[in-house]
Amino acid sequence: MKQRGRALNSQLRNSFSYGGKSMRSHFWNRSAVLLAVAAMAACGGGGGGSSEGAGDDAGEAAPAAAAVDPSTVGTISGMANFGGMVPTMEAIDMSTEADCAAGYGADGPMAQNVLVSGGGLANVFVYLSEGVSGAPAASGAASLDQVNCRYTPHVLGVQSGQDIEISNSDNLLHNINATPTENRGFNISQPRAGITSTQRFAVAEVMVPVRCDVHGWMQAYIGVVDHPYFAVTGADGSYSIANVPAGDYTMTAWHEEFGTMTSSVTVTAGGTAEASFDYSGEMMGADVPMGEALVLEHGTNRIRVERTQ
Ligand SMILES: [Cu+2]
Repeated sequence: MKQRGRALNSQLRNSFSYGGKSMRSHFWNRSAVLLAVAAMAACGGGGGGSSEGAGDDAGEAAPAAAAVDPSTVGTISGMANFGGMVPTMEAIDMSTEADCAAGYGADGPMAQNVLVSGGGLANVFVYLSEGVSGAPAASGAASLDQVNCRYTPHVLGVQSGQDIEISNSDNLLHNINATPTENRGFNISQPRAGITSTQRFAVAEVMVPVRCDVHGWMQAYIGVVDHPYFAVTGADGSYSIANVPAGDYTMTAWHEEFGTMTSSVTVTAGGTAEASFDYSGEMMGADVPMGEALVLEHGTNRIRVERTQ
Protein backbone atom coordinates (compact mmCIF):
# COMPACT_ATOMS: atom_id res chain seq x y z
CA MET A 1 0.00 0.00 0.00
CA LYS A 2 2.86 2.27 0.75
CA GLN A 3 4.05 1.79 -2.78
CA ARG A 4 0.62 2.39 -4.15
CA GLY A 5 0.34 5.47 -1.96
CA ARG A 6 3.59 6.76 -3.33
CA ALA A 7 2.46 6.14 -6.87
CA LEU A 8 -0.73 8.01 -6.24
CA ASN A 9 1.17 10.82 -4.61
CA SER A 10 3.34 11.15 -7.60
CA GLN A 11 0.35 11.13 -9.91
CA LEU A 12 -1.18 13.87 -7.88
CA ARG A 13 2.01 15.86 -7.96
CA ASN A 14 2.32 15.46 -11.64
CA SER A 15 -1.23 16.54 -12.27
CA PHE A 16 -0.94 19.56 -10.09
CA SER A 17 0.48 22.86 -11.21
CA TYR A 18 0.33 26.31 -9.86
CA GLY A 19 1.61 29.47 -11.50
CA GLY A 20 2.92 27.42 -14.41
CA LYS A 21 5.33 25.37 -12.42
CA SER A 22 5.23 22.12 -10.63
CA MET A 23 4.07 22.36 -7.10
CA ARG A 24 6.22 19.59 -5.86
CA SER A 25 7.85 21.16 -2.97
CA HIS A 26 10.38 20.32 -0.35
CA PHE A 27 10.19 23.43 1.65
CA TRP A 28 7.77 21.95 4.08
CA ASN A 29 9.00 21.13 7.45
CA ARG A 30 7.31 20.96 10.75
CA SER A 31 6.38 24.45 11.64
CA ALA A 32 4.48 26.08 14.33
CA VAL A 33 1.71 28.51 13.93
CA LEU A 34 -0.82 30.09 16.12
CA LEU A 35 -2.08 30.95 19.02
CA ALA A 36 -2.86 31.21 22.57
CA VAL A 37 -5.34 32.70 24.91
CA ALA A 38 -4.88 33.67 28.52
CA ALA A 39 -4.16 31.07 31.08
CA MET A 40 -5.34 29.73 34.36
CA ALA A 41 -4.06 26.43 35.42
CA ALA A 42 -5.68 23.35 36.77
CA CYS A 43 -5.33 19.88 35.57
CA GLY A 44 -7.92 17.23 35.82
CA GLY A 45 -8.34 13.70 34.80
CA GLY A 46 -6.90 10.57 36.17
CA GLY A 47 -6.52 7.00 35.27
CA GLY A 48 -5.33 6.88 31.73
CA GLY A 49 -6.04 3.19 31.56
CA SER A 50 -5.38 1.12 28.54
CA SER A 51 -6.30 -2.46 28.20
CA GLU A 52 -4.23 -5.07 26.48
CA GLY A 53 -3.10 -5.19 22.89
CA ALA A 54 -4.87 -5.57 19.63
CA GLY A 55 -7.82 -7.54 20.83
CA ASP A 56 -9.87 -10.41 19.64
CA ASP A 57 -13.45 -10.39 18.66
CA ALA A 58 -14.46 -11.06 22.23
CA GLY A 59 -13.52 -7.59 23.48
CA GLU A 60 -13.50 -6.51 27.10
CA ALA A 61 -15.77 -3.88 28.51
CA ALA A 62 -14.22 -0.43 28.24
CA PRO A 63 -13.41 1.14 31.59
CA ALA A 64 -15.79 3.86 32.69
CA ALA A 65 -14.69 7.41 31.94
CA ALA A 66 -13.76 9.60 34.87
CA ALA A 67 -16.15 12.40 35.65
CA VAL A 68 -15.13 15.78 34.24
CA ASP A 69 -15.25 18.82 36.51
CA PRO A 70 -16.66 21.53 34.21
CA SER A 71 -15.00 24.29 36.23
CA THR A 72 -11.53 23.11 35.19
CA VAL A 73 -11.94 22.46 31.49
CA GLY A 74 -12.26 24.37 28.25
CA THR A 75 -12.62 23.77 24.54
CA ILE A 76 -10.19 23.87 21.63
CA SER A 77 -11.61 24.55 18.21
CA GLY A 78 -10.25 25.63 14.88
CA MET A 79 -9.89 25.03 11.19
CA ALA A 80 -7.70 23.28 8.73
CA ASN A 81 -7.65 26.03 6.10
CA PHE A 82 -6.70 25.30 2.52
CA GLY A 83 -5.48 28.04 0.20
CA GLY A 84 -4.66 28.05 -3.49
CA MET A 85 -5.39 25.49 -6.14
CA VAL A 86 -6.88 22.24 -5.01
CA PRO A 87 -5.11 19.18 -6.42
CA THR A 88 -7.22 17.07 -8.75
CA MET A 89 -8.14 13.71 -7.30
CA GLU A 90 -7.73 10.57 -9.36
CA ALA A 91 -10.77 8.55 -10.39
CA ILE A 92 -10.93 5.09 -8.81
CA ASP A 93 -11.70 2.17 -11.10
CA MET A 94 -14.23 0.09 -9.17
CA SER A 95 -15.47 -1.83 -12.20
CA THR A 96 -14.48 -5.09 -10.53
CA GLU A 97 -17.11 -4.39 -7.88
CA ALA A 98 -20.18 -3.16 -9.73
CA ASP A 99 -22.31 -3.04 -6.58
CA CYS A 100 -19.84 -0.68 -4.96
CA ALA A 101 -19.38 1.45 -8.09
CA ALA A 102 -23.15 1.89 -8.29
CA GLY A 103 -23.07 3.70 -4.98
CA TYR A 104 -21.41 6.75 -6.49
CA GLY A 105 -22.71 9.51 -8.72
CA ALA A 106 -22.12 10.06 -12.39
CA ASP A 107 -18.50 11.05 -11.78
CA GLY A 108 -17.83 7.76 -10.07
CA PRO A 109 -15.62 7.27 -7.01
CA MET A 110 -12.65 9.57 -6.60
CA ALA A 111 -9.57 9.35 -4.40
CA GLN A 112 -9.89 11.06 -1.03
CA ASN A 113 -6.34 12.16 -0.41
CA VAL A 114 -7.14 15.87 -0.46
CA LEU A 115 -10.76 16.81 0.25
CA VAL A 116 -11.37 20.55 0.25
CA SER A 117 -14.73 22.25 0.65
CA GLY A 118 -15.29 25.96 1.15
CA GLY A 119 -11.61 26.52 1.91
CA GLY A 120 -11.51 23.84 4.60
CA LEU A 121 -9.46 20.66 4.48
CA ALA A 122 -11.12 17.46 5.70
CA ASN A 123 -9.51 14.42 7.31
CA VAL A 124 -6.82 16.19 9.29
CA PHE A 125 -6.12 14.35 12.54
CA VAL A 126 -5.50 16.90 15.30
CA TYR A 127 -4.39 15.91 18.78
CA LEU A 128 -2.60 17.22 21.85
CA SER A 129 0.95 15.97 21.49
CA GLU A 130 2.55 17.63 24.52
CA GLY A 131 1.33 18.84 27.88
CA VAL A 132 -1.28 16.24 28.75
CA SER A 133 -0.82 14.78 32.23
CA GLY A 134 -3.34 12.15 33.03
CA ALA A 135 -6.52 11.57 31.15
CA PRO A 136 -9.78 9.74 31.53
CA ALA A 137 -9.94 6.29 30.01
CA ALA A 138 -11.77 5.83 26.77
CA SER A 139 -15.50 5.53 26.96
CA GLY A 140 -17.48 3.73 24.33
CA ALA A 141 -16.25 2.23 21.11
CA ALA A 142 -15.01 3.82 17.92
CA SER A 143 -16.42 2.64 14.59
CA LEU A 144 -14.85 1.83 11.26
CA ASP A 145 -17.25 0.72 8.55
CA GLN A 146 -16.83 -0.43 4.97
CA VAL A 147 -19.40 1.16 2.70
CA ASN A 148 -19.37 0.89 -1.07
CA CYS A 149 -15.82 -0.42 -0.95
CA ARG A 150 -14.52 2.47 1.04
CA TYR A 151 -13.62 2.95 4.69
CA THR A 152 -15.91 5.20 6.65
CA PRO A 153 -14.41 7.26 8.09
CA HIS A 154 -11.27 7.63 6.01
CA VAL A 155 -9.37 8.98 9.05
CA LEU A 156 -10.29 7.80 12.53
CA GLY A 157 -9.01 8.84 15.94
CA VAL A 158 -9.10 6.48 18.91
CA GLN A 159 -7.67 6.26 22.39
CA SER A 160 -5.19 3.54 23.28
CA GLY A 161 -7.10 0.57 24.60
CA GLN A 162 -10.37 1.78 23.13
CA ASP A 163 -12.53 -0.76 21.31
CA ILE A 164 -12.71 -0.25 17.56
CA GLU A 165 -15.77 -1.91 16.10
CA ILE A 166 -15.02 -2.74 12.49
CA SER A 167 -18.05 -3.59 10.40
CA ASN A 168 -18.88 -4.48 6.82
CA SER A 169 -21.88 -2.84 5.16
CA ASP A 170 -21.00 -4.36 1.78
CA ASN A 171 -22.21 -7.82 0.96
CA LEU A 172 -18.85 -8.92 -0.39
CA LEU A 173 -15.44 -9.89 0.90
CA HIS A 174 -13.20 -7.28 2.47
CA ASN A 175 -10.17 -7.83 4.61
CA ILE A 176 -8.91 -5.29 7.08
CA ASN A 177 -5.14 -5.22 7.26
CA ALA A 178 -3.76 -2.86 9.89
CA THR A 179 0.03 -2.42 9.80
CA PRO A 180 1.18 -0.43 12.84
CA THR A 181 4.81 -0.17 13.89
CA GLU A 182 4.32 0.29 17.65
CA ASN A 183 1.25 -1.85 18.16
CA ARG A 184 0.31 -5.38 17.23
CA GLY A 185 -1.21 -5.46 13.79
CA PHE A 186 -4.15 -7.50 12.60
CA ASN A 187 -5.45 -8.81 9.31
CA ILE A 188 -9.01 -10.07 9.40
CA SER A 189 -11.54 -11.05 6.77
CA GLN A 190 -15.15 -10.01 6.63
CA PRO A 191 -16.73 -11.99 3.78
CA ARG A 192 -20.24 -10.50 3.85
CA ALA A 193 -22.41 -7.72 5.19
CA GLY A 194 -23.32 -7.58 8.85
CA ILE A 195 -20.05 -8.85 10.30
CA THR A 196 -18.46 -6.86 13.11
CA SER A 197 -15.01 -7.41 14.62
CA THR A 198 -13.62 -5.59 17.64
CA GLN A 199 -9.95 -4.61 17.76
CA ARG A 200 -7.78 -2.38 19.97
CA PHE A 201 -4.38 -0.74 19.90
CA ALA A 202 -2.51 -0.77 23.19
CA VAL A 203 -0.22 2.23 22.80
CA ALA A 204 -0.23 5.62 21.13
CA GLU A 205 0.78 5.69 17.48
CA VAL A 206 0.16 8.30 14.80
CA MET A 207 -0.81 6.96 12.33
CA VAL A 208 -1.74 3.32 11.80
CA PRO A 209 -2.38 2.56 8.11
CA VAL A 210 -5.25 0.23 7.28
CA ARG A 211 -5.90 -1.28 3.90
CA CYS A 212 -7.93 -3.93 2.11
CA ASP A 213 -5.89 -6.42 0.13
CA VAL A 214 -8.86 -7.28 -2.07
CA HIS A 215 -9.47 -3.71 -3.16
CA GLY A 216 -6.25 -1.82 -3.61
CA TRP A 217 -7.90 1.58 -3.44
CA MET A 218 -9.23 1.05 0.08
CA GLN A 219 -7.09 2.95 2.57
CA ALA A 220 -7.82 4.32 6.01
CA TYR A 221 -5.67 5.80 8.78
CA ILE A 222 -6.17 5.42 12.51
CA GLY A 223 -4.57 7.88 14.92
CA VAL A 224 -4.04 6.35 18.36
CA VAL A 225 -3.34 8.61 21.34
CA ASP A 226 -3.45 7.88 25.05
CA HIS A 227 -5.97 10.56 25.95
CA PRO A 228 -9.30 11.74 24.53
CA TYR A 229 -8.08 15.14 23.31
CA PHE A 230 -8.14 14.59 19.56
CA ALA A 231 -10.43 15.16 16.59
CA VAL A 232 -10.60 14.76 12.83
CA THR A 233 -11.55 17.77 10.76
CA GLY A 234 -14.94 17.45 9.10
CA ALA A 235 -15.91 18.12 5.50
CA ASP A 236 -15.74 21.88 6.14
CA GLY A 237 -12.28 21.66 7.74
CA SER A 238 -13.47 22.45 11.25
CA TYR A 239 -12.93 20.58 14.47
CA SER A 240 -13.67 20.99 18.15
CA ILE A 241 -12.35 19.21 21.24
CA ALA A 242 -14.33 19.64 24.46
CA ASN A 243 -13.50 18.98 28.11
CA VAL A 244 -9.79 19.74 27.84
CA PRO A 245 -8.18 20.48 31.22
CA ALA A 246 -6.95 24.08 31.42
CA GLY A 247 -3.26 24.32 30.59
CA ASP A 248 -0.61 24.87 27.95
CA TYR A 249 -0.32 22.33 25.17
CA THR A 250 1.23 21.57 21.85
CA MET A 251 -1.24 20.45 19.25
CA THR A 252 -0.17 18.43 16.23
CA ALA A 253 -2.08 18.16 12.98
CA TRP A 254 -1.45 15.21 10.66
CA HIS A 255 -2.59 14.89 7.06
CA GLU A 256 -1.84 12.06 4.68
CA GLU A 257 -0.45 14.35 1.96
CA PHE A 258 0.82 17.34 3.92
CA GLY A 259 2.56 15.71 6.85
CA THR A 260 2.49 17.31 10.26
CA MET A 261 2.57 20.76 11.76
CA THR A 262 2.22 21.95 15.31
CA SER A 263 0.64 24.80 17.19
CA SER A 264 0.81 26.03 20.76
CA VAL A 265 -2.50 26.37 22.49
CA THR A 266 -3.52 27.54 25.94
CA VAL A 267 -6.80 26.32 27.33
CA THR A 268 -8.59 28.25 30.06
CA ALA A 269 -11.36 26.95 32.27
CA GLY A 270 -14.68 27.72 30.61
CA GLY A 271 -12.96 29.24 27.58
CA THR A 272 -12.58 28.32 23.93
CA ALA A 273 -9.04 28.43 22.55
CA GLU A 274 -8.43 28.47 18.82
CA ALA A 275 -5.77 26.49 17.00
CA SER A 276 -5.96 26.54 13.23
CA PHE A 277 -3.65 25.20 10.56
CA ASP A 278 -2.98 26.62 7.11
CA TYR A 279 -2.42 24.30 4.15
CA SER A 280 -1.84 24.83 0.47
CA GLY A 281 -1.20 22.72 -2.57
CA GLU A 282 2.45 23.76 -2.40
CA MET A 283 2.81 21.38 0.51
CA MET A 284 2.14 18.32 -1.62
CA GLY A 285 5.02 15.90 -1.39
CA ALA A 286 5.70 16.55 2.26
CA ASP A 287 7.31 13.90 4.38
CA VAL A 288 4.34 12.14 5.97
CA PRO A 289 5.23 10.41 9.22
CA MET A 290 3.64 7.05 9.86
CA GLY A 291 3.89 5.04 13.03
CA GLU A 292 5.97 7.74 14.66
CA ALA A 293 7.64 7.31 17.99
CA LEU A 294 5.82 9.47 20.46
CA VAL A 295 6.97 11.17 23.61
CA LEU A 296 4.06 11.32 25.97
CA GLU A 297 3.67 12.89 29.36
CA HIS A 298 2.22 10.79 32.12
CA GLY A 299 2.28 12.89 35.25
CA THR A 300 5.90 13.31 36.22
CA ASN A 301 7.05 10.37 34.16
CA ARG A 302 8.20 10.91 30.64
CA ILE A 303 7.71 7.86 28.53
CA ARG A 304 9.36 7.41 25.20
CA VAL A 305 7.79 4.95 22.85
CA GLU A 306 10.51 3.75 20.55
CA ARG A 307 10.05 2.75 16.98
CA THR A 308 10.57 -0.92 16.49
CA GLN A 309 11.45 -0.79 12.84
CU1 LIG B 1 -12.22 -4.52 0.27
